[in-house]
Amino acid sequence: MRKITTVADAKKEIAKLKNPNCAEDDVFFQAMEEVLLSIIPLFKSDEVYMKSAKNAIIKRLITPDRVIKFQVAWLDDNNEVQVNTGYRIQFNNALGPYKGGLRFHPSVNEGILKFLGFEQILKNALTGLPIGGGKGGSDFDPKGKSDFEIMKFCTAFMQELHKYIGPRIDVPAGDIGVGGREIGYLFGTYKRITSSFEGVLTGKPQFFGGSLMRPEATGYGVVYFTQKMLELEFKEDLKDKICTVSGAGNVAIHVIEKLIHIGAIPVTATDSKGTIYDSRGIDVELLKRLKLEERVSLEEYTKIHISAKYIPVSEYPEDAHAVWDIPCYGAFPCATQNELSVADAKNLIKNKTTIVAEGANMPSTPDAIHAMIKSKICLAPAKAANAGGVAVSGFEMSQNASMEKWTFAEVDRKLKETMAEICENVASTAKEYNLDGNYVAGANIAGFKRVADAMIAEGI
Ligand code: NDP
Ligand code: 2IT
Repeated sequence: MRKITTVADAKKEIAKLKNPNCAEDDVFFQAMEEVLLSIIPLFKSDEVYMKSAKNAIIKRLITPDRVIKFQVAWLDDNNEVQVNTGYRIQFNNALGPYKGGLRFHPSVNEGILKFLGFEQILKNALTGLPIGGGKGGSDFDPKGKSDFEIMKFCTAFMQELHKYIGPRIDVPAGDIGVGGREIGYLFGTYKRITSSFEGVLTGKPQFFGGSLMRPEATGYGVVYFTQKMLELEFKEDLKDKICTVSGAGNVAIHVIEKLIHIGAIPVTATDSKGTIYDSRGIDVELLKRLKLEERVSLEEYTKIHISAKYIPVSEYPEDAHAVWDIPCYGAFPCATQNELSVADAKNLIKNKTTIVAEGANMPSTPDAIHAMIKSKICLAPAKAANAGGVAVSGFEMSQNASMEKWTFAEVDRKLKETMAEICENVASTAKEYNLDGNYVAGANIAGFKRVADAMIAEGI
């Protein structure tokens, strides 16, 4: 790979790597392109990184160390054999054991997991903790499956995965479709196969090694990051501010909960079928019951709160989403990748939104990011804003290794400190490269530098 010093160089190199017949990889190239374009100032100004062409840092960073792909055969409740594909992408362990979630969703393929694994390397670097980057999962769809089927799938998945993971090797956790229930079944299977009770997964239920606050960590962390960013940029806060949130899973629910704690007014939640708009503020306890316990559609919310409005996905134009057209001070995309399009960004700009904080991984399309930055919306990028989840996973690894149990207050304090440190580091890095206020570039440069420094020091 040649030296990259201009946007044109970076685009040329990325184009060379692309396989035009592999649409699956589009999201991976999207994530990679954003990072490579952001770090150009680093190559221009810094001797060490200029020489990174010699070290092949970029080529090594965008190539996973290992892509593990396996068959998962399991018995459904009718005693019929079902077959899914399982994956673990061990992307980069320059800073520590591979670390990142498992996603169970029918859309899962190698390209999606490569994008998530690549993002995870830089996110984990930003936490300052000794953790590398990885991601895994399966095209298994947990929706509509019985508890027993979930258990049988998790058992079959771990029968293969256990060969490749370990507390000092690779430590998976949750992501879409994988929460405490699934991590419990995966952990139980690992323990039975290896006879070893060890911190090989994070996000475990709290009565056998899980950290207090891990379920809340990603969502609470997003809000802590947003508070710090608002303080640094405008000396403002979120009190009494209207906020819109997408998603109705782990991240969205805990963003909503923390927003309520600090006196903000979150008015929306969404799932794959539609949007709830409750102008009096979302009833988070009801949301938890519907989505975490009963696992039903959001539409059920309006049976309890009849004044809330339900907007099915089909009622909105294809390239825009109802949730981003509701006037707000802060918008929190917390569902999935590319859920905030350029049409949505234009609506946010039209409605004079001040801040967009990404809870999901890569929720905004490149055009949307460009439009928001150009219009001076404060954009808190996912790899910095949602790093609280993996940070508390890191705290869980520490607790497991030392056989300690930290209190909720202790974990919360450390999480708050970590999010503030990430925010300050990202802001000052952006400033250092004359990109004041551009947190997207600041996060990419700061994360890249930490990983690249380790890779250079470790040699090949
Ligand atoms: P959950 O499975 O708990 O919730 C996902 C939510 O997003 C559900 O409401 C789901 O709707 C909705 N959703 C999923 N896919 C789509 C889609 N294609 N279109 C519309 N809605 C969709 O996952 P999490 O809350 O854990 O994860 C949400 C995001 O946050 C993901 O991007 C994940 O990678 C990221 N993240 C998660 C972390 C964690 O600790 N869990 C840490 C950092 C980032 P429905 O119920 O209808 O399926
Ligand atoms: O995207 C993410 O950071 C996660 N899904 C959490 C990863 C982890 O190891 O806790």
